[in-house]
Amino acid sequence: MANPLYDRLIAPHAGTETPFLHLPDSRTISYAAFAGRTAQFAHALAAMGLNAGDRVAIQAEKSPDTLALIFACARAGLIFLPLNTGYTPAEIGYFVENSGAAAFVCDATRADQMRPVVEGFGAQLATLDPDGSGSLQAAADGHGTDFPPVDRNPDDVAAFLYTSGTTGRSKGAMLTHENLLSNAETLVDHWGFTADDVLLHALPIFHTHGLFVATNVMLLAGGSMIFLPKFDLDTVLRDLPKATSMMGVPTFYTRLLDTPAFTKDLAGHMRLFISGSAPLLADTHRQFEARTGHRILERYGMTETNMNTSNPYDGDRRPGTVGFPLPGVDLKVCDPETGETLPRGEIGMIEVRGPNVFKGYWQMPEKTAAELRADGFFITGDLGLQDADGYVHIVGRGKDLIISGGYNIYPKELELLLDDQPGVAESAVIGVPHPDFGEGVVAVLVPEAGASPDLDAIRAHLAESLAAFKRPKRIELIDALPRNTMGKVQKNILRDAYADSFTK
Ligand code: MCA
Ligand code: AMP
Repeated sequence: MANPLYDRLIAPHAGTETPFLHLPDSRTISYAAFAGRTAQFAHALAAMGLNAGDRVAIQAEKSPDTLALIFACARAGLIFLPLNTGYTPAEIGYFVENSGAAAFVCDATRADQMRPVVEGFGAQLATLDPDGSGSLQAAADGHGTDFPPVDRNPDDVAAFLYTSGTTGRSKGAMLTHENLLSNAETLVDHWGFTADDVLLHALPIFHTHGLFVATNVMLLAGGSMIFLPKFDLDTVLRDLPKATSMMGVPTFYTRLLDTPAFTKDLAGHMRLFISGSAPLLADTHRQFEARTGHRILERYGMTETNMNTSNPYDGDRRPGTVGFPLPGVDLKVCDPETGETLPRGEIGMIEVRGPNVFKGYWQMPEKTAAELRADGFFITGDLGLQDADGYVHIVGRGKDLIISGGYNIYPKELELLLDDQPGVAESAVIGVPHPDFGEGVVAVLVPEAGASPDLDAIRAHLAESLAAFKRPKRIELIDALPRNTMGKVQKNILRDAYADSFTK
């Protein structure tokens, strides 16, 4: 009998009272208690009639129970889909329908608006709340703290993580036990994590960064996490002295640097600061070193591939680069048109292959074939180069994607909604420099002849349809969109025109 994620991440410490989670209210959850909770949730899920391979969609606030539920799914052989807590019912409906989820778990406050949507697609609804009062928690409380893990092969899918695309339709990236485990093993080794580490965890747990990079690494290393509900500057400053390491998106680091209270004294004892999910400006890297003496370790990954490259732990962490391909990862830079490998130093499409690369998109064989080559290389959509010393530089994106505070926003999804608004002839959505989020969303609308679109009504419509982080922070009107001779919208011209939209 085997269940790779359970066997490697949960079972080894299941009998120990070693701390796993330190909570803001000073409570600590031990490894034994956490493992027991995964068993209780696994029983509760089984009692709902769920069977191995069924999908469980989870849109619950970050809490120890939410984390335990995710690992309960792995233990019970179920596939979990962690979903952004900001998603609207319209967005959730798509994920539940597309995945064919058998169950949907959310906070009680959301249950009434979500129930008709998810039950309409045949999913059972259960609730989970940070205070422990959810229906799934009540069911779990009545079960024992042991549950025989359901047999899984390394190649069996453990999670679907939804990632949008240039067509505006989200795709469920299927990640196997082996994908997740092999990457966590590589990272523990590469970054030197041990049972002595205390990771300050302020990321959400519905994305690769906070869930698979941070949590899986700490479970494997046997260390503990200061488990904060979100990134709150005062709490982070308060808890940093108790941590040895932190993982964050660049916004975490720029917010810390904007605070005089973030001093060398506060950060000096730390072993490691890691950044990823979006480009860390070389200037931020340098300012951080000047303030704290620490060189942030920047790495590069994707939902479909987990982590691909990393700056060295021992060695030169170079600002503006994402370091070297991780052990076991093949990386090449190719001509985007022909797929031919380019000579070292030239800019092209980054492709990666390794045990970390996903199995494909759920029920989308054409999209899988378009991005995952038969020889196993995944076409990342990121443009970059590998320099003479082997460091990888990401210089741009071949995909139309905005990354704002570490969240991905696909312009097409917004443009499809905006084009349908009364008085709007067409639209273009762009990302421009934003002092806090790195990039901020600007929507540029072309009114229909003689029309004056009602911007408040448009904002209200977007608020119903889209999570807050995706909504444009500015809406601009323009007579016509700039186009090239082929008729393609020249977003670079728009990005230049609106470049100063958010500058301080
Ligand atoms: C919040 N808002 C945002 C964002 N976050 N708008 C754009 N981009 C965002 N990232 C909106 C809120 O809805 C609110 O809107 C307004 O901005 C102010 O929110 P604020 O309170 O300042 O934000 P916050 O709660 O402090 O959140 C900012 C944050 C958060 C801490 C940077 O966004 C965050 O935790 N980001 C991390 C994302 C992440 O984990 N990415 C990893 C993806 P309103 O006023 O209208 O309500 S995994 C990945 O990318 C790959 C695989 C990898 O390599 O890791
Ligand atoms: P996603 O998998 O959808 O969360 O987003 C992955 C994308 O984030 C990658 O394809 C890159 O474009 C971007 N990304 C992640 N880490 C970095 C980094 N360190 N530097 C630049 N871009 C990054």
